[in-house]
Amino acid sequence: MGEEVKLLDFWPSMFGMRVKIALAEKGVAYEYVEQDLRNKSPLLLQMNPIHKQIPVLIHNGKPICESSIIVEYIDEFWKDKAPLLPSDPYERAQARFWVDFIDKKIYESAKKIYTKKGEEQEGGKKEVIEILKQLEQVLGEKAYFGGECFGYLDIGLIGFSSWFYAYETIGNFSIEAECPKLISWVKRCLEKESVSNSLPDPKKVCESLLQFKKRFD
Ligand SMILES: N[C@@H](CCC(=O)N[C@@H](CS)C(=O)NCC(=O)O)C(=O)O
Repeated sequence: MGEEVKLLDFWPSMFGMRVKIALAEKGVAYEYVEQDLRNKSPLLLQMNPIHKQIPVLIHNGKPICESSIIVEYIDEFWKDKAPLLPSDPYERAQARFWVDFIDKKIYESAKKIYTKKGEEQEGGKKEVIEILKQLEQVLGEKAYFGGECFGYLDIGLIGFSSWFYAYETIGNFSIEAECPKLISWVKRCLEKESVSNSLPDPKKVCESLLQFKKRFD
């Protein structure tokens, strides 16, 4: 039976990128429905009445919300191709722990770079570097967070890299100088079509963030 798959998303969202990459890894065809977050559609409000946020995956009419939960769902439903979560329960718990760490930490710290000034902005930069250095240690000498294979934790983090150029431009610092191994990992991930086709142009993200920043200037 053909599956009806729809993704409600907003193009610069690193959370939406996770879902696009997971669907691409599994080779799932879907309809992409861009959302205007300043004027939320009745469909988005109906499909995610609790958080009213994108991304939402609608599979055969049923909504699944929260990007990491969606990626796990995709992995479980389309289980025959490109496994994303580790098969070992301990490894799986570790991958989930670090995705949860990413969710709790990066966005809020990075936001200070483009919404704050002076000491608060400096604090945001320091926090982002500290978080990325912690993740760089988790990566160690591996090709991907998943080891030899690209997987769940890679998907959890890679979307943020399309915002790095904006963080660096606005904050006037270099992530590569601080975290060279992590940036090599970004480049390695971008060699995969599932990633390069799912991430936006970092310059476009930067332009959009500069527009957004004007509200705080
Ligand atoms: N924890 C959520 C975060 C999703 C999220 O923050 N979505 C943002 C866009 S990046 C959104 O929909 N914002 C609109 C709003 O909160 O009103 C996930 O992982 O899916």
